[in-house]
Amino acid sequence: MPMPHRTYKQLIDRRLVGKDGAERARELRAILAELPSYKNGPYADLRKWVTAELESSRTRAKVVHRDTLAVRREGVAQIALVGAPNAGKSSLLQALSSIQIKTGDYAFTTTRPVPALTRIHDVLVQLVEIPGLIEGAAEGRGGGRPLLGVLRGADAILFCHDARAPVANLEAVIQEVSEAGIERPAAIAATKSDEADGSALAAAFPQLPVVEVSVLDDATLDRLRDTIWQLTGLLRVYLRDDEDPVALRPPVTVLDVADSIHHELGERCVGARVWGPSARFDGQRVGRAHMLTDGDTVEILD
Ligand SMILES: Nc1nc2c(ncn2[C@@H]2O[C@H](COP(=O)(O)OP(=O)(O)OP(=O)(O)O)[C@@H](O)[C@H]2O)c(=O)[nH]1
Ligand SMILES: [Mg+2]
Repeated sequence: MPMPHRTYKQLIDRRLVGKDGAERARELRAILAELPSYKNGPYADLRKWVTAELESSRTRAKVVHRDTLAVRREGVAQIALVGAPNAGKSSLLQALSSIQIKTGDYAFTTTRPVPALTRIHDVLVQLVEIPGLIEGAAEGRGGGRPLLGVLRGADAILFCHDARAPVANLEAVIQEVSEAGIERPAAIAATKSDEADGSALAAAFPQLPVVEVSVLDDATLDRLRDTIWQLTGLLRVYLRDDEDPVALRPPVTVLDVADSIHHELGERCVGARVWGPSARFDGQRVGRAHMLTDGDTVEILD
């Protein structure tokens, strides 16, 4: 039995005291090698934390020469909020998470990428506000080039557009992103829907999902959460004895879930009992190759 993860975390903290730069990175690598390799649960979180620390100590070393705007990844996916200045990005960030951020009725209130963790459908997703992209960003106008760099690190893009503004503004932003060669799953948030009708956007961008949203209307925020969840492309599977689901990239079998918890469990797994959308009846007994669906609950059998 490994020691409780809290004790382990304290131990790690102690080992890192006074260490920085290469020395800190070396210590972190040593810790990583010693950590129990559970793929889920508190130890997996600890592993993620150590990996992120290691990653950021690497980034810090490079940071001087490169992109000073780098955003440290957290959560199962990173979704970038992109749009013209004043589109309402910070307001959405604030409405969806618990961060406090300056919003304002003027352009470029936000000048650096701002990350915020939010729980969507029981899973932590990272949203990142990219400061107002303006035409010419790909050529470096408006300090756009490093911002596009941040965007490149994201898994998906939520384009934010003030529903009262001309559609051409959003076209320019989307064009800019595409000219930078960035292709990601994307959707459009037609913001400030309490003041305007965003339906014209759906007609203008038939290839992208459009969700009308107002920070003053919780129902629209819920719809936006659904859209963001779709953008992650992930599938949630709940475990019978755990509140938090695992989030995996489809297709997902019973074996994938067992393996994500622990490789040994993956090896021992002979099947599962399933509740939810992929089960024909509650508690159905299935084999390890059974395909799971978003929202299923499983009890792994070994
Ligand atoms: N009526 C209404 N106003 C909103 C809504 N969302 C944002 N606003 C207003 O729009 C203005 C701009 O909002 P921000 O959230 O700062 O916009 P932003 O895209 O982060 O702007 P920059 O950081 O400057 O690029 C503020 O005055 C907000 O109060 C909304 O849903 N309804
Ligand atoms: Mg802002």
